[in-house]
Amino acid sequence: MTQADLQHNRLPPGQQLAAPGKWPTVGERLPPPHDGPWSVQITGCAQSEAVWTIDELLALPQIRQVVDIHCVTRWSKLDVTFSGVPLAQLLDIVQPTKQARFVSFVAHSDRGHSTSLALDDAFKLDTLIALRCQGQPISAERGGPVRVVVPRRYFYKSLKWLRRIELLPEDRLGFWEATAGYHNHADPWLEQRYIASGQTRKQTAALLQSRDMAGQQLLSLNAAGHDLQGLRADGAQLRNADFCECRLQNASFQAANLSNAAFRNADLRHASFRDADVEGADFSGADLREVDLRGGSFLGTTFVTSAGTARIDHSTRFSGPALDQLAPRQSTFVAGRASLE
Ligand SMILES: Nc1nc2c(c(=O)[nH]1)N[C@H]1C(S)=C(S)[C@@H](COP(=O)(O)O)O[C@H]1N2
Ligand SMILES: [Mo]
Repeated sequence: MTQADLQHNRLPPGQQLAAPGKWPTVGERLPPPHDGPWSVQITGCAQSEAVWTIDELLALPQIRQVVDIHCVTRWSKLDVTFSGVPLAQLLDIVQPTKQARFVSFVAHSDRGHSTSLALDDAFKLDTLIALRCQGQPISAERGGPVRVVVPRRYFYKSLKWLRRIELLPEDRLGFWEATAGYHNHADPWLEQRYIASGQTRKQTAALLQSRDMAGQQLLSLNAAGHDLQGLRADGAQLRNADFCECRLQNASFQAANLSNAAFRNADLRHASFRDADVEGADFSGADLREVDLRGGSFLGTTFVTSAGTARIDHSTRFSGPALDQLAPRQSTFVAGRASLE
């Protein structure tokens, strides 16, 4: 199979392969310290409760699964081997009651990180309670000693540092789903990345008129085609925003969160993206001359596609090390043109 076939058949829409051997860490980096041996507990709507130590989990029959990882910030990594105990096997032991319709996975985490699935989906997707990755115990950075692996969903459903599995009659949105607008169903083949924007059309129109969105929470803003020269958007939360074809000369997006934002064919000359998060953002066809992109984060960011090429030259400023976060084709494109500091 050629690289093109591989990408065609196995990469969901809008994803690109991470550089070979690269596996970014996303979200929390490490769990807080814990006392005593690690354990995983099942509570909620079940005939019985149960708790297992890591050794007890390892003593159960293990299965091996080869999984394609698809992060919502648009990088994918194919053929990662996990092994562990199928969730179904643990549930078989506690016997969920009829009331159990959702399952929430709760991490050992300072911010009480969690994520959830419909119980039917959890079975259908062959959810794995994983103890090993690529033949080794899972490292703490990767979610060890035990993490959830949910194949065929964006990787935010694959919780690191699993402590509790709760069976619930109603859904309880997880951390990203509740705070960042991540889609609760998370199917990468349907591109279920984000829920729809919370703004009415009237609110959006007023906002675009004012050209001031600094510090605001504006998930999935639709600004496509507008004249927004001099826009002030420092510190704004603009995940999944659509700025395609916009005039954005001199706009300021410092420290803004623009993950997955679309800037296709936008005129961004003299704009500042200092310290902004542009993970998964699309700049193909945009004019990036005199643009400052230093200090940003760039996992899965796109500058060149078959549909368009960003205009980048020596006046476009990047921090050199950040280019490592880009997929190979993107970093080669940028490195050959931009000024790296
Ligand atoms: N406890 C916990 N689990 C988590 C997260 C997190 O922040 N905390 N981030 C999720 C997201 S968004 C992704 S893409 C994957 C990243 O896993 P990795 O760091 O091993 O690549 O973990 C998921 N599980
Ligand atoms: Mo993610």
